[in-house]
Amino acid sequence: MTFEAMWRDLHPVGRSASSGGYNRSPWTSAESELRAWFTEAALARGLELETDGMGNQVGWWRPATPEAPGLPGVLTGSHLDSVLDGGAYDGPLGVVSALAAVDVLRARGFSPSRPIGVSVFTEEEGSRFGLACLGSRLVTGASAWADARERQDRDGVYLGDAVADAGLDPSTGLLSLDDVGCFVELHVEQGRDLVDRDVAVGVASEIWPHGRYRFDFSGEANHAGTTRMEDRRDPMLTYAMTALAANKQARLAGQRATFGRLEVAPNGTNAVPSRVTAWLDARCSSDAGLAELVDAISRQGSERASRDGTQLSVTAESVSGSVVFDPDLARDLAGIGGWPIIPTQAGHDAGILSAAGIPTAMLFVRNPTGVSHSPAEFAEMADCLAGVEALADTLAKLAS
Ligand code: HGY
Ligand code: MN
Ligand code: MN
Repeated sequence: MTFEAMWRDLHPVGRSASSGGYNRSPWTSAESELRAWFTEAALARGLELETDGMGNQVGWWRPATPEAPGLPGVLTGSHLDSVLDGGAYDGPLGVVSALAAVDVLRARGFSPSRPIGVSVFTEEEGSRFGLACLGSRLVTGASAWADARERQDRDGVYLGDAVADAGLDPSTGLLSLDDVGCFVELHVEQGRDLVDRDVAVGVASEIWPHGRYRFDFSGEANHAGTTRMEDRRDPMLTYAMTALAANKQARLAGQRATFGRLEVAPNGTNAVPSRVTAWLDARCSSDAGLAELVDAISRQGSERASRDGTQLSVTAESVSGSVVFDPDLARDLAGIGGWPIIPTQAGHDAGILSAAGIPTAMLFVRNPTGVSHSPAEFAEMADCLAGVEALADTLAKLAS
């Protein structure tokens, strides 16, 4: 089945008729449909498929006659879950391209001397349970199931129950990466570097450190009309000033800060709220910079809270440290096609595997607008196919 045919298969799954965006939260029907699709696509290629207790998957193409049995394998893949109302490419492009690259290698008559695995890690976005790259963190041991299972989604559903409801059982164990010698993730670029360079493919040099922090603002519920302005303890005001401070601090430091998610209680039109919960996504070019930025925003929020008679508490919910990919591997792969080596501010499972000590690389495919985490996310078919060829060349080099 060609890349285009696989892409057509995935197009409608979890797609909103109104926005054209994708809602493929992990352990929901849409993502379960994608897991079934991947299972079928892997088995149709004769890959030796493993689905672990969380729904992480890997399909292995093993050498017919291993010259040196037991050589560590080359793993490639990405994720199928999406952010809320996300784009079509973030994640699935890496999975479909990996399957298509196996097809290309077979069509070329290539036979690997070490195993080639195609993987899918679940809850990469952390959009349901708040921890980025949850699937790969559990597989690498960066996070423990005993802790993770207590996480709740926005509806109060526990992770443990969500996984069980999807027909999975974590007690059956997780994927093992012991036989993985290196990992390559192909991903749509979430930025404009390749566009500005007018090239279709790039190689990642690093992932900026980034984190997600819950800001709990509490005040005093009261009447929107009868309560004088000077008598209020309004958490919405403190939140608003904190959001302004975050934007200013990030601009001054040349970093990134976003409040993209908000919950207000009781969320009434004619009442001063009692509580506002806001989630900050912060990203910086260094670990120290990230700590400084979050500290500065938290400090200014607390100072504002004391002026407003409100309270603020800040809780780190997901932190991903700086990742510098194996420079020799990056240079090696970039040499295949003369591809540029560029940084990214987006987190990826590749970052988790790299942090776990697995030599890791990323290939980026040009995104004409650079827009991501949006229905507008896009990549030209010609660039997607160039990415497949680049991944096939990469796998041929690594698995020879
Ligand atoms: O949020 C991120 O950085 C990634 O897209 N999961
Ligand atoms: Mn992604
Ligand atoms: Mn993403």
